[in-house]
Amino acid sequence: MDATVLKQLAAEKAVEYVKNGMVVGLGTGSTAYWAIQFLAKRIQQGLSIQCIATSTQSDELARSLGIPMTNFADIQTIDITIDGADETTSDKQLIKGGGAALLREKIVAAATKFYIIIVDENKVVEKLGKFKIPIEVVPFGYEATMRKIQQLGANVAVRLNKAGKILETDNHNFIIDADFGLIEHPQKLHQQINEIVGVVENGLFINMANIVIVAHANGTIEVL
Ligand code: ABF
Repeated sequence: MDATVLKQLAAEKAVEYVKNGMVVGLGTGSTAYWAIQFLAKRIQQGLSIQCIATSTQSDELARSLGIPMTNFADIQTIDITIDGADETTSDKQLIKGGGAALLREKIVAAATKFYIIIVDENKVVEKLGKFKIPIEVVPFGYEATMRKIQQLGANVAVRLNKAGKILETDNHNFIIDADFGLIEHPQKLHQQINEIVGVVENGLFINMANIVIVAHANGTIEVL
């Protein structure tokens, strides 16, 4: 089955969990894109929700589709967030941040009661780590921060944009992509990375997902 169809299948299943009156977190990436599209359609059919986006890209898309948006000044908690991921294990541990949105994604996830991840089957792995861990760092002294991450045992590179310049996140920080190889103890590594001065947040989402909806190439949907 076409990759887009798989993304749509997972997104459509996730949107079924959204009920009238909810506050909904909108993820970032090409799979979450379809969840935003399906939510917009349900809003046109009468669904009444308010949303918070995990990136300026998703915020602009949602507003262009007429989705009512809110913010953390006006709401206390988020009922459901639907987001993508770069890797997931069968016990729902994640690597996210391929789209450079990991900081806002984790802030939204931390405020969410029921966190839904939507992926196609290619994202399901035995062990995390084939995908490099995106790490958001402050620009000042990023070279020193990068060296500290390297000393933890990773090959590191600062992420560049299409023009070959250092990519800036929505929060005006930089992303270091860190290759630690396959990760034996993700929780421990997550803590070690976040203890490094200059690191804002990293793309290991440990024990955060309530469910992971997997769309399989044969058209079946699996809920982890
Ligand atoms: C986003 O979804 C990012 O954290 C992650 O990198 C991305 C996956 O994108 P896609 O769904 O396009 O594969 O939440």
